[in-house]
Amino acid sequence: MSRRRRIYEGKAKVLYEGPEPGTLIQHFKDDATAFNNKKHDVIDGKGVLNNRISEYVFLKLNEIGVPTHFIKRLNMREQLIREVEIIPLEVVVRNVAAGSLSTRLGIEEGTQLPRSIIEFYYKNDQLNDPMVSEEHITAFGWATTQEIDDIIALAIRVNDFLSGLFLGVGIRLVDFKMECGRLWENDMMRIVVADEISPDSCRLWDIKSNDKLDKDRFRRDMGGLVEAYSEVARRLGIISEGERAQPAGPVLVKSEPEK
Ligand code: AIR
Ligand code: ASP
Repeated sequence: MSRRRRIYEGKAKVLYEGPEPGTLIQHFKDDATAFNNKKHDVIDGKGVLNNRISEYVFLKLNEIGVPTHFIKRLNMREQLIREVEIIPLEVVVRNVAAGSLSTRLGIEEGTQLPRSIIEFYYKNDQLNDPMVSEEHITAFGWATTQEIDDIIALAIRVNDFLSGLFLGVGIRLVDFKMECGRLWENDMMRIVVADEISPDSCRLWDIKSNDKLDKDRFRRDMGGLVEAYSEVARRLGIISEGERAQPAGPVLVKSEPEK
C-alpha cells in the first residue's frame, strides 16, 4: 500500500490525507489515555469498536438532519470524513452529575440534573483543557457569538437524540463530549459535528444496574473496557450476540493436506 500522508496524530486517532481534496481518513487506534496522557494503555479491540459505534451514531445523526463530518466507514479501523476546521472547544452536555462536575461542585454522582447543562472547555493539552465561558470564547476569537448559538443548538439536538437512542437499549446517557468544525461548501460555511461519539467520549450507564459502559472503566481502573464497549455495540445491534469486534488474536489455520 502506498504511504499516506499523515495530517495529524492525536491520543486515540490519526488523520490521514483522504482520496479526494476536502476529505480525510480518520483512523481509530487502540490507545487509551486519561488525565491528559498521564495514564496510558493499549487496549486490544477498542479502536475497532469505537470506529463502529461512532459510525452508527454519526449515520443516525446524518439521517435526522444533524450535519456531521462523517461520509462512510472504510474498514475495521478507518472512516472517510470531510475535512473541517476544528473549533478548539470540547462541548460537554450533562444530564446526570458525574466526573468533573461532581468533583468541582460537590454534587453526588448519579444525581439527576434539573436540566441539561452545556459546558465549554478550551482544547489545549498543555493547559489541561480548562473550562471556559462564552466570554472567553468570543474575546479570544475561538468562535463567534453566532457560531456559539449554532453549537448550542447542535449540542441540544445531539443530546435529545442520543438520550432517546440509548434509553431504547437500556442505557442512560449521563454526559458526553462533542467537537464541532467549520465546513466550507463553496462560499458557504456551516458548523458540523466532528471527531467521534463513542464510549470514549460519553458516560453510559446501564439503566438498571448503573454499571459503567464507558471509558470510566479505564480511568478508574475497573477493567472490562472491551467487554463494556462490546455490550454497547451489541445492544445497538452493531455486532451480534457472542461476536467479538475483532478476532482475539492470531488464529492457527490448519491447511488441508495436499491430495
Ligand atoms: N470527555 C471530556 N474530555 C474528553 C472526554 N472524553 C467526556 C467524558 C465525559 C464528559 O466529557 O468522557 O463523558 C465529561 O467529562 P468530565 O471529565 O468533565 O466529567
Ligand atoms: N481523553 C482525555 C485524555 O487523554 C481526557 C479523558 O478522556 O479523560 O486526557
